Order: sequence, then C-alpha cells, then structure tokens
Amino acid sequence: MNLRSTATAIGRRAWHVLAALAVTLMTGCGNMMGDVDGNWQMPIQASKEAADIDWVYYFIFWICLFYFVHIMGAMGWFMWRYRRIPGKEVEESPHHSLSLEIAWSIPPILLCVVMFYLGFDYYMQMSIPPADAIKIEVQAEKWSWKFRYHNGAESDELHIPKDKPVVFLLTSRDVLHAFYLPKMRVKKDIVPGRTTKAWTTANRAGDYTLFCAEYCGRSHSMMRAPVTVHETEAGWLAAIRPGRASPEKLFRMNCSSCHSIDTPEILTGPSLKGIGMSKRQVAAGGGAPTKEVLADRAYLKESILRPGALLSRMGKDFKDEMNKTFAKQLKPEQIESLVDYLLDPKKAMEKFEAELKKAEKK
Ligand code: HEC
Ligand SMILES: [Cu+2]
Repeated sequence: MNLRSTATAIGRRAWHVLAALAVTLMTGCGNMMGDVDGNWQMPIQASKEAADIDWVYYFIFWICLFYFVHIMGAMGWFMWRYRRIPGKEVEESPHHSLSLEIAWSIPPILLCVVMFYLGFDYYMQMSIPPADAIKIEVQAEKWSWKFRYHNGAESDELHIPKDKPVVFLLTSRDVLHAFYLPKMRVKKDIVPGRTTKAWTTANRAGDYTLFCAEYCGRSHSMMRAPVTVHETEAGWLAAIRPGRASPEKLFRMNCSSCHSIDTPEILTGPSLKGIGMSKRQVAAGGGAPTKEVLADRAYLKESILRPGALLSRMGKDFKDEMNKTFAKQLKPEQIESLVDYLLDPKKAMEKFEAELKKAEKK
C-alpha cells in the first residue's frame, strides 16, 4: 500500500467516525434514554421548567451549529481554492481588513453576551427555590438513595405531587454523588459535609427514574431510585404515610447495596442467602479464617452492631468495609426485625404481616 492510498483509507475512516457522530447527534439523547415522545435531542418535558431550559439549550445549539458549518465550510473552501498547484506561482497574501475583522468579532461577542445572560438568568432561577416549596430530604450513599418527608416518613422511592414546587435538600454520607432527574431537567452535585438544593415543579403524573450522575464507585451505574409523580396531593400523601417498614424493605434500604439475599452473588459483602443457623468461616482481624461460628441470633445481631469484630471469610477475604453506624442509625426493633429476616426471610415477613393485621384491627 503506498502513501497515497493509506491516506485515502484514513480519510474514509475519519468520514465514517464523523457520520456516526452526526447520526448520534441527530437521533439525540432523548432516544438514548428510551423516549420516543421527547423532542429532538431531549427526553419528554416532565416539569414546568423544562420548556425554558430546552429553549436556552436549542438557542445556543443553533448558534453553535451556524458558526460550525460556516467556519468549517470556509476552511474547506480555502484549502481547496488555494491548494498548491504545480507550475502556478505563489501569490502574496492579502493584508489587514478592518471591516472583515469587525464583522467576525462584534456579532459573535454580542451573541456570547446574550448566551451568558440567558444562562445566568436561568441558572439563578434554578438555584433559588420558591419559598412555599415542599421540602424533601435526600440522602445519597454508595449505592442507594433515601428520602425523608415532612411527616417523618422515609423510603427508598421518591414520591412527589404534580404541579407543586418541590425542593430537594441533598446530602451525602460518603463521597460525591449527583442528583439527576433528566426528564425534569434537574441535575445537582451532592457534596459530603454540605447541603445542596435542587428544585422542580413536576407537571406530568407518572413513573420516572432518579440517577446518580457523578461517578462514585463500582456500583455507580446501579445507583438509581424509582420516582412517582402523583396526580393529586391526596394520592401523594397516601403514598408517603408513615408506617413500620417491613423487614424486606429495611434490608433493601440499608443492606442490599452490599449484600444479596436471594442469590449467592458476592457484592461488597458476602451473600446472606440462607445465613440463618448456618456455619460461617470467620477471621478475627485480617488473613485466613481462624474459626467457624454458628450464625444464630447473637452472631447476626453482633454482625450488625459491631461489624469488623469478626470478618467473614465466606467466598472471599472480605475487608472491614461494613458501616459502623447501624447501632446508632437503626432502632432496636428494626435491628430485631433485620435479624429475624436474616434467620428466615419468609417467616420474618409472615410475622410482620400478622403484626400489621393485628395493629389494623385495633
Ligand atoms: C458498605 C457495605 C455493607 C453494608 C451497607 C452492609 N454490610 Fe454487612 N458486611 C459487609 C462486608 C464487607 C462484610 C464482610 C466483613 C465483615 O464480616 O465485617 C459484611 C458482613 C456481614 C455479616 C456477616 C456475614 C457472614 O458471612 O458471616 C452480616 C450478618 C451482615 N454483614 C449483615 C448486614 C446487614 C443486616 C446489613 C444492613 C443493616 C449490612 N450487613 C450492611 C458490607 C456491608
Ligand atoms: Cu453516586
């Protein structure tokens, strides 16, 4: 292959890459997020603020596209028009042209000022929630979300009413995360040791997904939470009625980011499938297993209250990575409930439902 045909082949490949990029841009992120009814590059607009934000986005996009096409077009044209031709004398280049320089400096500067103004104005609107907004505390943690409402209820699903401004008070228990509701056009970093705010007025009832948009470790891509926008305020209040969480829910909210219970899969921690009354290989400190213990009520409780006292050696040399905060964070009856659940998930749920029925009869 000579130099010329190599260059042609590279050129052809570059065109393929460019064409693929263009197609990606045309089909738009909206489609990549699984929406067919969004607009060109964006998913559906599920908040009152979304239309304005899309407007600013497209305004800037079209200006950039206009300049991109004209600058690249002119560059291509000049490369062709003034290419070297054998036998043709090289002419002297033209010099300074004041009118040309004004033409290509002043309008872009004015457009930049307009873009800055629009961006800043909308940014301020996004930063300052209305005073009457409903407050919801959002706690992010590797790799789960927890939501706390004005009535003290907690859940791992986000519930909000339609047509009411809602402000999210965002905190992290460990590293950087980001609160991302693409269909509401809301995205805000969550910084450990600080409370950041984001707000929105959802205007379409339905089911959505909250994503973490800041890489936060191995299971970052799984860090999602279901979001429900309720048609009426009454429906929303019914969904967040405080009540005792089931053992299954307690496990899902506190433990399932590191432990599987239905499968033998090893996550950050060992699988807890069938742990109740089984023999466990453990090590005191690091290294090889030093003893075998029976996973009875006492062992399970100790594992939650004082993790790291014994390190599990069930399938892997686990490190001392379990949260040390459960003793403070969970109520004693929640710990009992979790221990019941580890001993026998099915029986624990039956016991919970029986107690719930009894309470309802009262
Ligand atoms: C941040 C990850 C993480 C979270 C969250 C977590 N664990 Fe763990 N857990 C671990 C790791 C890692 C181990 C293995 C090291 C050890 O034994 O301390 C472990 C060990 C255990 C063990 C001992 C397992 C065995 O093989 O004997 C039990 C029981 C347990 N966890 C229960 C729980 C419960 C219940 C919760 C929720 C309240 C929970 N864990 C939350 C990481 C976690
Ligand atoms: Cu995250």
